[in-house]
Amino acid sequence: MREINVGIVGTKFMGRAHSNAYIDVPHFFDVPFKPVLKAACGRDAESLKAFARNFGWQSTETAWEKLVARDDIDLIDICTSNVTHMPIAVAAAKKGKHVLCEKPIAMNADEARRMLDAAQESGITHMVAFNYRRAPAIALAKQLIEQGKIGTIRHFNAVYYQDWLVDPGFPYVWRHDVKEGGSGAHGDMSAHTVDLARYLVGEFEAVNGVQEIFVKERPSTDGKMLPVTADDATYFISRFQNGALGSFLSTRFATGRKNYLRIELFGSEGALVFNLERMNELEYYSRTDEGLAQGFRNVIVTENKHPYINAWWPPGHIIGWEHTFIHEVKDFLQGIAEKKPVTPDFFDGWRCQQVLDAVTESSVSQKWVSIAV
Ligand code: SOE
Repeated sequence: MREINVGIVGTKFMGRAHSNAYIDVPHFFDVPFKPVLKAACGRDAESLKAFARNFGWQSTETAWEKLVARDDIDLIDICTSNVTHMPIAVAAAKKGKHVLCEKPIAMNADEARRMLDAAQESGITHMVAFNYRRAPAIALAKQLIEQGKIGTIRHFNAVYYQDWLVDPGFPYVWRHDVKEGGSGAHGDMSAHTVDLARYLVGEFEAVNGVQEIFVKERPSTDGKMLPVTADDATYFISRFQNGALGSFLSTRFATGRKNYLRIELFGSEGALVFNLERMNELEYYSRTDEGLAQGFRNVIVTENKHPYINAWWPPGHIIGWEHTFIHEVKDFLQGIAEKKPVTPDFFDGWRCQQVLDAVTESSVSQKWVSIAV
């Protein structure tokens, strides 16, 4: 089998999820390349060494510039904090390397546009890691929508709840700094729900939002109080170009909820509901069902005919969160081999970022903001 040499930047949560995906993908899917874990890059030499040892990365670099400059790397995978996405991606694209970038794609839409331009100029394959598109239940929802099963979509409602900031003593991390992340809960979590909305409903027309920082200062590891500059929670409503309406809430203050991402779509012919904490299931209601038993049915998305599932276990043997990344890498490798665009790509990352930026702008101006066409 042909090989593709991967260089990863970032060794934490996402670095681990992506490493696992490169290792597992050729064991389960018929992929065109076997990923070779060539080099890992991180700022802290000690944790970098442990990360490389754990996952079998063959070499290490402590500066991303060096990683990107290496001739023995074909694909750069960006799992760093948001402020570094654009410079790494643009440098990698200029060197002709394929790029898989974590979400949100960038700090703002201007940066995202630069990434898209650089990727298009160099002709590389590019992708943004909106992994929830690759949950089989979401991919099935997309198929059902395309088959007209729920008709004209009227409503898309999304909540993304986490609670790791409820404790005011929770220490300050980079995600609290708008200069490092671009935004807080919004960029981290609304990025996913906005992407799912674009995927399942279509392009946004306008948004109106409100953002809040509930805890204004947090203790650093040395006990100093540092100002929080990134939102703890963001609400917004939206109009879509096709006439649908949307509502979105992303918060890290949803006491008791750990990673609760729920979307609801109501259409003229039916409805769909997905909840990440029950990710192997898709709720479906059809107006064409008849009789007293009409109601929401719970489809267990583990049949061989369901998206991605054939590669895994027999029906009813559920898969987990990490599989979404394996599916993503599988599609990315296929796109590279076939020289075909893969979605969500940097165009999708840029369009998503335009929506995120417009919500932030609207929460300041307290007015509706249109999304540039
Ligand atoms: C943290 O809020 C986080 O890990 C996000 O960064 C991920 O994208 C999301 O999938 C889970 O929560």
